[in-house]
Amino acid sequence: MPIKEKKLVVLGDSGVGKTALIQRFIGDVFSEEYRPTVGAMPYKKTLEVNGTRVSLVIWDVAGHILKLHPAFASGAHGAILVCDLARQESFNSVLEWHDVIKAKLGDIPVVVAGNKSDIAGADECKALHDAGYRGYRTSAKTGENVDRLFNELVRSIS
Ligand SMILES: Nc1nc2c(ncn2[C@@H]2O[C@H](COP(=O)(O)OP(=O)(O)OP(=O)(O)O)[C@@H](O)[C@H]2O)c(=O)[nH]1
Ligand SMILES: [Mg+2]
Repeated sequence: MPIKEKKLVVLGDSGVGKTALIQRFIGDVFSEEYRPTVGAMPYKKTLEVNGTRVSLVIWDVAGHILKLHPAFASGAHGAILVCDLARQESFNSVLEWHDVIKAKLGDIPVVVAGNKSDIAGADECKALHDAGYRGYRTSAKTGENVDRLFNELVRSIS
């Protein structure tokens, strides 16, 4: 079976749940404890998409770091932009993170995760949806839409 290697970056404000989403996707686990990511950390997972094996490297980048060190994103084929549905200001950051990505990498595919759906109300991501972003309401805690989020992005870059 042919193999492709793809790099994803997961970006968003501190504490929105980037690490939690990746760990749910990779290992189907969740921890309530908040341990801020230091710098950036790569995770690996292999998927099968339309008869091709896709070897993913997913970079988990600490909330504050990318704007300072965009090198972490270099060569990424796709990005997941995460906001916290219970924290309005994290929505604006999605737009900022997207600007950083566009400046550094051009027009790569992005999907938005409106995370912590288990503790949020119904309609918070509307502004991002209206701005034309593809995305899902996710919960790293319950697992809601986590596979869908990653699979959607992987399909669009494979
Ligand atoms: N209820 C709920 N809590 C979540 C969810 N996702 C993450 N959390 C919690 O939110 C906190 C922060 O999650 P992290 O995944 O560490 O956040 P992060 O975006 O990686 O943060 P930095 O590494 O600092 O940039 C932790 O206490 C998690 O348990 C979710 O979907 N629902
Ligand atoms: Mg983290």
